[in-house]
Amino acid sequence: MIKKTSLFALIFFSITAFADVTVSQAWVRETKPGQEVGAAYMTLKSPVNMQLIKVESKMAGTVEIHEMSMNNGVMKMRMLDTLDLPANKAVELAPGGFHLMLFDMKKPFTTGNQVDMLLTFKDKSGKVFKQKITVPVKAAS
Ligand SMILES: [Cu+2]
Repeated sequence: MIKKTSLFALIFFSITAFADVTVSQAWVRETKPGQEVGAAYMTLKSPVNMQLIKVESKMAGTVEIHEMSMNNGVMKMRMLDTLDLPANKAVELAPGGFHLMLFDMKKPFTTGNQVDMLLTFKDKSGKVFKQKITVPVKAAS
């Protein structure tokens, strides 16, 4: 029994040690009536090389990682399987660049509400951990 407890403690501490990605300036864009797809933005910073591999939310059926870029004067959007987070580099998800897209929204996103999200990260050794965040809904400025 004592052995079991210490094993749990070890697992707990190793998870905490990896849950290091700093999430800042996170916001979900307020949706207009009839709008079926939402967008979320944030800045991610990890002390070690890391990848964002999955995003989930109870408020949406699917969340995809997207990149918006200009190609010959045309705005293009593509889905990414993963988003690289180089060590100590702030990776910005912002309008016009990387962003998260929320499909099959359960209800409109209105200012003042919050959207829970679960981010899944993977480090270089393949270790995976999840980080829960609560993101406020805001109107685009
Ligand atoms: Cu998109």
